[in-house]
Amino acid sequence: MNTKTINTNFEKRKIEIKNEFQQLIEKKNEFQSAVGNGIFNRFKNPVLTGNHAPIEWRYDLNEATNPFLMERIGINAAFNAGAMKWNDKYILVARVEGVDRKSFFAIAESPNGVDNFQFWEKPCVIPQTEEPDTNVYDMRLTNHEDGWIYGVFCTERKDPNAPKGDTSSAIANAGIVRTKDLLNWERLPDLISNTGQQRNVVLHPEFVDGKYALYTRPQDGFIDVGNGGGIGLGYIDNMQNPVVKDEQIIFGKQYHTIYELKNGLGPAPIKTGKGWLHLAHGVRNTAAGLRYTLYMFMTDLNDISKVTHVPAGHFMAPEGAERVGDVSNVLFSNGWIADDDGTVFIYYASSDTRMHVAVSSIEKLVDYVMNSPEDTFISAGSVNTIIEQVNKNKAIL
Ligand code: M1P
Repeated sequence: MNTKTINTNFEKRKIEIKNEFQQLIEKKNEFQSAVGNGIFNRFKNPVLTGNHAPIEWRYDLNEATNPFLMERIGINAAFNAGAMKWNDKYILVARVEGVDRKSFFAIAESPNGVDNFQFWEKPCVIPQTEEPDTNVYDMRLTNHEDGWIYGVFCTERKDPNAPKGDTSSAIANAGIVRTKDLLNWERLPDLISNTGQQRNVVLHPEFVDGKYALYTRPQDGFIDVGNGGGIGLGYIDNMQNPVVKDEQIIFGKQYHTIYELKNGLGPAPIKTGKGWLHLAHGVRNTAAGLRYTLYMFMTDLNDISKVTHVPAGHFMAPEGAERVGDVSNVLFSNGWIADDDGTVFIYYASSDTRMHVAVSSIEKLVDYVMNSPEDTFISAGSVNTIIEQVNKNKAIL
């Protein structure tokens, strides 16, 4: 093979890679079904995947050092993204996972919220505390009324007390960063809470009695939730010294519900005229492993510790191709965007692999949460709920 042939192949392959990438980025999205369930509409294509990672992240484009134009740095997945509107663009701060299993944060933006998501040039640089994070993931963004945009995420480190030979025990806690431009991130100290390990910690966007309010999800171990595993609420005087006080479970796990094993908040809540809308994930165990579904609830406008409405069961569950991935049978959401016209873009990940979007509105979600029947916790109660609806329908026919 002479040099000329090699050159031609390199250039040809570069063009092919770029074309394939462009096609993926520019692929138009459309509603999965024109009918839907009346609550939300899913879009057909995932909005962000590992393949959306820029070519420059993955390939050494220098022929001298990469003559076969091999992918040098593999990206395994893009999922569990925080979301916000920024300069009129729909922004996702995704959990990008390399083939080395390390997750990091990277921002992707879209002009319309449903397709054309493109990663910014480089991943986010998150400053370290004295004790470096081994892995970081699942950032919740909060545009707080104090003027900062906060990112609260899970920081994972090896358990220093793990017995010799135990190479998997870890400790999870909430890491905290803040920014004014989404480019420069200031690291604040990690959360200090006395209730065990923490994942799924979310900052409320408003002060409550002059304090920062944090939704927490205490758990006894990294995997084992033990007595924890429900949605807690606590308060912090100062984010530079984030010691959470008065942490109380406001919405716990419950037997024979979709949040029987774990119950964790999704994104920061959306304020509506009727109450705070919450999106959360519930986990239950099955013979096929854990099943993560999304559900919604509402809290009181004037008392955010008071849960006022909870429709029975899941709001969204894995469907079709969403069911399969690195951790199958999982839907997880930590980002949504409410537009000024009331449209709500619900960003959710399926099976720890890719991001999707479903679209609804504040009006519909409030109606869903306030007027859908609540769980009665027994089968006979579910039957009664259906019969009541049938009777009401008969009365109007
Ligand atoms: O694998 C499913 C999810 O597991 C964890 O979430 P939780 O603490 O609620 O069980 C996280 O690792 C999350 O990123 C992941 O999607």
